Amino acid sequence: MVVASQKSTSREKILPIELPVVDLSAERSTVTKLIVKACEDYGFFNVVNHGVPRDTIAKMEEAGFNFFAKPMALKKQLPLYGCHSIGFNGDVGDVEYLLLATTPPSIDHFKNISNVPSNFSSTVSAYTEGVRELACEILELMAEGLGVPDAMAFSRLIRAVDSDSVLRFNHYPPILNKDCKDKDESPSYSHTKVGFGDHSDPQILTILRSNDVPGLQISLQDGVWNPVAPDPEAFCVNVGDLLQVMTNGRFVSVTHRVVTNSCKYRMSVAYFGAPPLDAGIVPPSVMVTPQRPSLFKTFTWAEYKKVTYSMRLGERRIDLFRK
Ligand code: GA4
Repeated sequence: MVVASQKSTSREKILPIELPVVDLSAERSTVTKLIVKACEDYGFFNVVNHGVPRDTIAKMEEAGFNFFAKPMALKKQLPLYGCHSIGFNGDVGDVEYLLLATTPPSIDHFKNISNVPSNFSSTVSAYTEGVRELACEILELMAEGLGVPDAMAFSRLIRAVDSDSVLRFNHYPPILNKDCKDKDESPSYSHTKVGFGDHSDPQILTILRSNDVPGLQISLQDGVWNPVAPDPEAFCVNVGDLLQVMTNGRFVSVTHRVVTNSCKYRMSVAYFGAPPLDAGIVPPSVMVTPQRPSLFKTFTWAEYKKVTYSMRLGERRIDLFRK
C-alpha cells in the first residue's frame, strides 16, 4: 500500500499571512465587495459578528472533546469514527475524526458517541442549523456581489432537504516531546507533522471553527505554505471546488492542510455545505461571458463525489472537469 508522506519537507517555504476579515454587521455593499475580493484572491476569509450563538459553539466544542477523550477501543467500534487513515486510497495523517451527515440521523446513531445521546444530538442539530444559516447568508452575499440576479442561486443547493452536506470533527494530537517546554511557545515549523495533508474541499463552501491552536496552512503559490492564525471568535470560510465551477473560475478553491506543530490539542469542526447528489453543477448565465468563456463541463455532485473518492487526497480532481 502506498501511503502519503507524513512529514513536511524543509524545501517548503513558510510565509505566515493574515486572512481578510469580513464583519457581517458592516454595511451590506462593503461586505459583498470584501467577500468577492477575498474569494478571488485567497479562497479563504474569516467572518466575525456571524450570528452563531457563543453557547451553541461552546457546547459543540465540549461535545467533541468529551467524545475524543473516550477510550480508543470504544471509538474504534464506531463506523463514523476514523483515525490516521483518510479516505480509501492510502492517505494518512496525524488525526482522529468523526464524520457526520447533517440530515438528522436517528439518535441510535449517537449511542456510543455520547453518554447522553439525546444531548449530543440536540447540540449537533443546533450547531448545524447555525452554520448552515451562516453559509446560506454568505452564499447570498456572494451572489449579490457577483451580480447574479437569482440571490439564492448558490444557497438553494445547501438549503435543500436532501443536501449532502457533512459535519466533521477533527482532533489533532500535539507533539509531546522534549521540545515542548512551554505550552504557549510560538509554533516552530521545524518539527512539523502533517495532520491532514494538502487538499482542496470538494463541496460548495466550508465553514470551519477551531480552538485557539494553530495548524491551518493554505497554499496560494506552489511550494509556499501560508500559516493562518486561529481566531476563536471567527469562523474561517473557504471556497470549495463546486463554487469554483459555479463562479466559472472567478472564485478559487485553494489547497490547504493542517499541521500538528503545537504543544496543545487542536480541535476543529468543519461544516462542508454540499448540494443534493443529483444536482447539476452549472454557473449562473451571468458568470459566462465572451471575455470569460465557460471553463468547466456540466456534471452532477454524485459524479464529482465519485471521482473525488476514487482519487488521492492531494490530487486536483477539478482539472478532470475542465473543457
Ligand atoms: C476533504 C474534505 C472533507 O474532510 C471530506 C474529505 C474526504 C474524507 O476524509 O473522507 C476525502 C477528502 C475530503 C477529499 C478527497 C477524498 C475524500 C478523503 C479523500 C482522500 C469529508 C470530503 O468531502 O473530501
